[in-house]
Amino acid sequence: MKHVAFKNAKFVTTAVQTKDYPLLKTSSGRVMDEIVVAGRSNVGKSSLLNHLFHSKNLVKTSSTPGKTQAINFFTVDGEISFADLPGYGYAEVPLTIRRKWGPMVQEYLKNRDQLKLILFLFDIRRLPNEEDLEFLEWTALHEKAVILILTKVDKVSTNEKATNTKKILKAFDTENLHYVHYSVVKNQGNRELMHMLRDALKGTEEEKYDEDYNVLS
Ligand SMILES: Nc1nc2c(ncn2[C@@H]2O[C@H](COP(=O)(O)OP(=O)(O)OP(=O)(O)O)[C@@H](O)[C@H]2O)c(=O)[nH]1
Ligand SMILES: [Mg+2]
Repeated sequence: MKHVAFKNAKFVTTAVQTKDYPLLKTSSGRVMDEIVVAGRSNVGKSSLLNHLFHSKNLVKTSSTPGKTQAINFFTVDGEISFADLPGYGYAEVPLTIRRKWGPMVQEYLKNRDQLKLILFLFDIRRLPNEEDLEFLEWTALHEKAVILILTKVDKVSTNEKATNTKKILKAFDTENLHYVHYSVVKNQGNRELMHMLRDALKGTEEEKYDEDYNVLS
């Protein structure tokens, strides 16, 4: 992660089932660490990825919720990969597709060993409901690191931002959840998030170093 400048993001493939996930490796043959973005439909997952990638439309966004309906994979600088999950909770997505969401996401969380970090996006103007709490429980089951990203902060006043944040954290009932305020529109939160990503992935690089060392000795 320390070498990743986020200069060259590429779309790799779309998949629903585990057998179709891409196996992505760096030029030195190491399996890339993966970061996933998850959250309610229309919360801004695809927009966040475009913002991180400095691209306007590598990731498809839409003002109509339910745009992303399978898992999209991307690589950045040939070093790390990202997965963009479809959003849950949008009633107008056809029922047949909504029924597939739960198993698809659970399967991904369970089987994707290289997944190192979950970016869980949540709209600062809302309060968590059953589905949101359930999603956070799934991530806890799989013991993956989570960063809560409170999105669209340009839509609230400074006061609302503070009070809403308190309420949201209280509702999620996880005081030690790392979180960051984000606005794609106002370009806020990017530096802080980058630091958090680097921190979160540092540990995994050290583990890898130990593994390499063991192999060599
Ligand atoms: N004001 C504001 N709007 C945003 C921000 N981020 C995203 N949006 C808007 O929110 C809408 C949904 O954005 P997407 O990135 O497509 O949301 P998504 O979570 O990928 O949605 P699905 O693919 O349906 O799950 C679009 O109209 C975006 O322009 C933000 O920081 N501020
Ligand atoms: Mg999307």
